[in-house]
Formats: sequence, C-alpha cells, structure tokens
Amino acid sequence: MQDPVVSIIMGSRSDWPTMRLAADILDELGVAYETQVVSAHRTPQRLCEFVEQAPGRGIRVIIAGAGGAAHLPGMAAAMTHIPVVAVPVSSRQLKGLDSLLSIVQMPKGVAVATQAIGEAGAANAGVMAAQILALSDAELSKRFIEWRTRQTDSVPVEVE
Ligand code: RP5
Repeated sequence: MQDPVVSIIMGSRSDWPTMRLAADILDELGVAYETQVVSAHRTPQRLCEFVEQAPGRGIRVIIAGAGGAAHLPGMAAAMTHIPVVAVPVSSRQLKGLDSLLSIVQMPKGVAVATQAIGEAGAANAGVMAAQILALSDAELSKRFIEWRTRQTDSVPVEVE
C-alpha cells in the first residue's frame, strides 16, 4: 500500500456519491489517496487539524467537495500551500449553482481550481490532481497519456 498523496475531503457523507468519481479516476491512474469528511461549518477544528497535518503526511494535492454554502475548498486553500481542486456538489434547493458560486469567487491571492458542478466535476478533479502530480512523476505521466489515448480511441465516429 502506497502512502496517500491526494486527500479527498468533503463536507458531508452525503457528498460521497459524487466525490467517489474522483476516487474512481485516481484508482484508474494508480494514484494513492485517502478520503475524509471534513466540514468547514460543522467540524471547523477538524479542518484546522487536517490542513496543519496534511503536508507532513505527504499530501500533495487536496480535492475538496462541498455543497450549498460551500466554504470548505476556499478555507482549505487559505490555510495551506498545497493546491486545492474543488468540486461544487449539487444541492437540493439550487442544484449546485449555490455551491459553484460559493467556491469559484475566491479573492485575489488565494487560488482554488474549481471544476464543474457534480459528477463530471468530481471526475475531472481526479484528472486534474493526477495531471499536477504527473509533472514530477514520469511513470504517472506515461499512465496519464495512455489513459487519455484510450479515452480518445473509445469515441466512435458513427452516431448510431
Ligand atoms: C455541505 O452541506 C455538504 O458539503 C453537503 O453538500 C451539504 C449538505 O450536507 P448534509 O446536510 O447532507 O450533511 O456542508
């Protein structure tokens, strides 16, 4: 078992059906990750401890998903130098537009790499994390290029 280099955090267990798509991509690409529920609002102390400890534990990318008043990615980015890739999780009332706007409108100087709302965004968060890590990992870079080639080859020309 490799030590995790990506941490997938989310505001609630209810985010996992979405966030698991990020995990699926990391599995496909052979990137070691961990998962945790960390809420900016319900468990603020857990968030502080998580970001303080993440670099020392070898975490190199954080994927953070949250819905509604989605402050988790921005708060994580504010408290660490590790890149944060964010997933706006779809919400019951506003279908994730609230999550998207909460996450994407960061003030100048604190960056969050915000993905699309929902499952496509979660999957792409896994893709983005792998691409960041591949910059300094030649084997992962090779696996990523092969993965993208398989994706390209799987798109048929015919409409039916
Ligand atoms: C956010 O509130 C979570 O990220 C989740 O998307 C949303 C709803 O959480 P639950 O009420 O389902 O726990 O903090």
